[in-house]
Order: sequence, then structure tokens, then C-alpha cells
Amino acid sequence: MAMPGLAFATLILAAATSMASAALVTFIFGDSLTEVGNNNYLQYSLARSNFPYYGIDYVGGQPTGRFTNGRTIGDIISEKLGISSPPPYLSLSQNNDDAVLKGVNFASGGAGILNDTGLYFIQRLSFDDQIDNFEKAKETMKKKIGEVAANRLCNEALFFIGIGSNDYVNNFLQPFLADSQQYTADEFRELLISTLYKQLSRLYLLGARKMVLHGLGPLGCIPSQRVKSKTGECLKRVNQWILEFNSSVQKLIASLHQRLPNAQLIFADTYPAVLDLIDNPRKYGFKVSNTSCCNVDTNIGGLCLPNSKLCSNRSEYVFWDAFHPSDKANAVLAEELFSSLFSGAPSIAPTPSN
Ligand SMILES: *[C@@H]1O[C@H](CO)[C@@H](O)[C@H](O)[C@H]1NC(C)=O
Ligand SMILES: *[C@@H]1O[C@H](CO)[C@@H](O)[C@H](O)[C@H]1NC(C)=O
Ligand SMILES: *[C@@H]1O[C@H](CO)[C@@H](O)[C@H](O)[C@H]1NC(C)=O
Ligand SMILES: CC(=O)N[C@H]1CO[C@H](CO)[C@@H](O)[C@@H]1O
Repeated sequence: MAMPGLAFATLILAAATSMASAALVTFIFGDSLTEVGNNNYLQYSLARSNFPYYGIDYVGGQPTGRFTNGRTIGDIISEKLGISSPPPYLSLSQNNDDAVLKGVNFASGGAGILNDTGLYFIQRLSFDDQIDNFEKAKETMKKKIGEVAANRLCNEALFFIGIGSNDYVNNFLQPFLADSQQYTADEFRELLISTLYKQLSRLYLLGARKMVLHGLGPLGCIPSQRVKSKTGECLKRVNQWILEFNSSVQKLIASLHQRLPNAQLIFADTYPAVLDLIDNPRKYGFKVSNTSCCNVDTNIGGLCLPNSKLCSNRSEYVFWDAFHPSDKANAVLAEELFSSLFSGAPSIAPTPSN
């Protein structure tokens, strides 16, 4: 993977350093770790965070639909690239918005690779739905700048894709759902990978070339999973499944490189960074990593509700609610991701600031 990765980093660098002439366009796909407000537009969705205390540390201190107290990793990466964080797709006025030419966020809380993931949230945009929306956005681009320019824009844009956590947390790990009874862990992983293969190939056909795929973090260590262990420990079996999923994604990327000419996919391996943050919180200036700042009720979901009690210092906690990192943790993770993508470019990868 080293060669395409390096070439790719050089390309991002070129794009980032020539920003004065043309801004880097990013398209973001994913779940609640990357959503910036699409679900606010889904009337019946239960996967929402547009209420206090979400956003308490975001600009203006108001909830936006981000599932954290402050910024997502995508917001912070955008800041570092000197571009504004792309707006939610559903906030754009359809057919008549130049915003599609500048980058769009398609992510939706509760979404997964599979359509039936997160079904108890009633409404969310699955990865297939998000690609459908990208296809519509592409049609809008073509109307605005013509087919050749729209294709070129997509070929040069950066696609950030972070999806799969909910296929475990809100599907396979829920004993009352069909998938956990129907499949073994190996079969389920194979289903995810073969589905992802079709989805990434479809994005490629729609013009995507430079894609950053986020691996999954150690989901066995998030507060909503820890409470299932008698001692509050990480669930080893869950972490093992995630590691196997990550390996399979790495193999999938290698096979896509064989089959899709000029595709440049990078696996952004977030697992070790998140695990280190959880195992050694003090190393990064945190005090608590085994429970969330917001005192959530994991029996009724684990989101931070308006009547929840908050910790006294939000900067001391790795987790904001039972699923999502705090703004401060996202800053640490974004820093590591950014410097791994830009490893050859110390000049534009600022040193960690806490
Ligand atoms: C999701 O549903 C759509 C529409 O029914 C279908 O075309 C697609 O293949 C499904 N995707 C998956 C991953 O099952
Ligand atoms: C978290 O770890 C601390 C010790 O570091 C322990 O006292 C506390 O009970 C743990 N909390 C949970 C929810 O497991
Ligand atoms: C909150 O915690 C951070 C990190 O430990 C520390 O730097 C800061 O001084 C604390 N703030 C308050 C008000 O105690
Ligand atoms: C089996 C296994 O551990 N495979 C890989 C999964 O991803 C991790 C990090 O996310 C890699 O370091 C492993 O090699």
C-alpha cells in the first residue's frame, strides 16, 4: 500500500499547496462520526443530535446535528486544509446551488454499509442512499459546468469515507436483530466487504478517484459496549472482529487498485490511534477514557439528552457520549490522521497543539 499512498499524499499536498488558485473539493460519506446535519432534515429520524448539549463547544455553542460537543474529525481536517467544512447535502437547495461544486457532506447518523443497519432509527441515509445523493449532485454539477468539467472536478476531489461502525454497533451486535442470528462473524464481514466493493466501484463510475477509507476504531472499547462487560473492560471479541474487518478492507483496497484504473485509495488506519488514546489517556492530556463526559443512560440508547448531567471538565474526557469522541479527542485523532496523510510534508502538518 505504501506506493499508492505516497503518490496520493503527494497529490493531496499538490492540491493543498495550490489552493490559492483552486480550492480543494471534498466529498464526505459516513455515519454519526462525520455527519454535520443531514438527519435534521429527516422528519422521523431518531438518529438526531440537534438538541443540547450537542454543540456546546462548537462555534456559537449551538447544536447543529453533529454528534459531539464540538467539531468532527472532518471539520478539523477541513480547517487544516484551509477549506470550510462541507455543508450537509440536504441543506442545499436542490438543482440550484453552486455549493455542490465546492464540496458536500452526505453523512448520516445511524447509517451503515447495509440498508437494514440502524433500522430502529426509522430514517437515516444508508451508504447506498448517500451514493444516490452524490449521483444527483453530479447531475447538478453537469448542468452547471458541463459533463467534462464535472468529471474532472470529481476525478480531482478527495472522497472521505467512514462507514461500518453501525453495521456492528447497530446491527450485528444487537442480538434481537436478524443479521446477528443469520450470520456468523465471518459471514457478516464478507457480506460487508462484498457490499462495500460494489459501493466503491459505483463511486468510481461516478468519477471518484482519490478515496480515503477510514478503518474502524476499537468499538469494543466505546462506553456503550463496555457496559456489557461485568468489569467495564473492553470487549475483546468485538475488537477482534473489527481488526478482521480492517484487514479485509485493506485487501479490498488492494484488489480495487488492480481493477479500477487510476483509482487511488488510502486506508486511514484509525484503530491504533484510538486504542492508544483509550489505553493511555494521560499521554494526551485526558483523564477519563472508560466512560463518557455526558452521563448517558445506555439502556435507552446512549445519546446525551437535554436532561443528562455533564462532567465538570469536557476536555478531560475521550468520549462525549456512549458512542462518540469529544471535540478534544477528535482534535488529537484529526492531527494524527492529517500527519499520516501528509507524512512527506512536515511544512504543512503543524505540530500537535493541545
Ligand atoms: C439497498 O436498497 C436498494 C433499494 O431497494 C437496493 O437497490 C440496494 O441494492 C440495497 N443495498 C444493499 C446493500 O442491500
Ligand atoms: C474507569 O476507570 C477507573 C479507574 O481508572 C475506575 O475507578 C472506574 O470505576 C472506571 N469506570 C467505569 C465506568 O468502568
Ligand atoms: C480542564 O482540563 C484540561 C485538561 O486536563 C485542563 O488543561 C484545564 O485547565 C481544565 N479546566 C478547568 C477549568 O479545570
Ligand atoms: C487481523 C488484523 O489485525 N488486521 C489488521 C486490522 O487493522 C489493523 C489496524 O486497524 C492492522 O494493524 C491489522 O494488521
